[in-house]
Amino acid sequence: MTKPIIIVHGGAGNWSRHKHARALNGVRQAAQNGFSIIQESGCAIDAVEKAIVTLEDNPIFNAGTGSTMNLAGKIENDASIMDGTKLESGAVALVDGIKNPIKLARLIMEKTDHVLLAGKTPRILANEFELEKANLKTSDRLSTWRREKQAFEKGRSRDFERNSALRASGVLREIADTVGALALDAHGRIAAGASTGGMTLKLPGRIGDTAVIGAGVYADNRLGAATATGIGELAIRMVLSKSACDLMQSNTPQAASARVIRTANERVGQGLGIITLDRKGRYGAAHSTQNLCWAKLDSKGSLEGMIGQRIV
Ligand code: SD4
Repeated sequence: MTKPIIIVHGGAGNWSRHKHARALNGVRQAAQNGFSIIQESGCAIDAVEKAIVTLEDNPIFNAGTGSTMNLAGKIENDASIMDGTKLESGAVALVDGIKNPIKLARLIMEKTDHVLLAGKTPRILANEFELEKANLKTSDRLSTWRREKQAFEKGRSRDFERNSALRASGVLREIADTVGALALDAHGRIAAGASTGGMTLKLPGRIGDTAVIGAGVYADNRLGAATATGIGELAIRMVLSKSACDLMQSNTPQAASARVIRTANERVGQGLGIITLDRKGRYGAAHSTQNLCWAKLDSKGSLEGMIGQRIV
């Protein structure tokens, strides 16, 4: 029997001081809810789903309720889940109005022959399986979006250089708050999941790492699990989560986390975070953003914080 553990994150990014307490409460609560599921049903995938639902329902995080908006002012959610026992996975991209996109990702994993769906079918599935609908826009997120859009229109943005060129202007984005969770249960099963509104002012139709298995999420009972946060394009190019899992064959999760972030810095740039968990229940967290909001819980107790190991 292995010792169960859950680790969750609420996003890599700036995390201004006045949000710290609420964000840390949020990740702690998600870890508790997920851990109680491992204790009840004993199943890592259920724990991951529960933790992510808790984070999606908390408007401080950029997932589910409180998701950020694209350049057109619309929400387009990505989410994915992976079961490390048979390497089964499900992902959804570009959905709006579904209260818990992680549940849709799980439906895709369990009820279809596909891994990633976007477009009309996810909505049909959500209706068919009676997933709850919700308006996910919050006034907080709307005012951030308006502020950033204004800066964008004034050409005061540093990011998305090619998009800016397309609009002959700059595009700003807030890279905080995507959510992710990793769990190991007493039977040695490992699971991972993630959910996001993506990056503020992303182009409509843009899909980030959170919907891409191997980049945003990976879980394999033989290796461990990882989930990424930050600039999705960088995570996709680095196949960040799978790379971290491969490194855990011969490194601790902390060393694997630090190494993939350091390599990403060298090869594609800064702006990423990752949490990891191995099959022995050891965990790690690293980031090149200002902060990474995370929490872990096991039978020894909880720990949470705004930083893992910062790799500059
Ligand atoms: C994305 N990786 O869509 C997500 C954004 C994110 O913390 O993680 N923000 O690129």
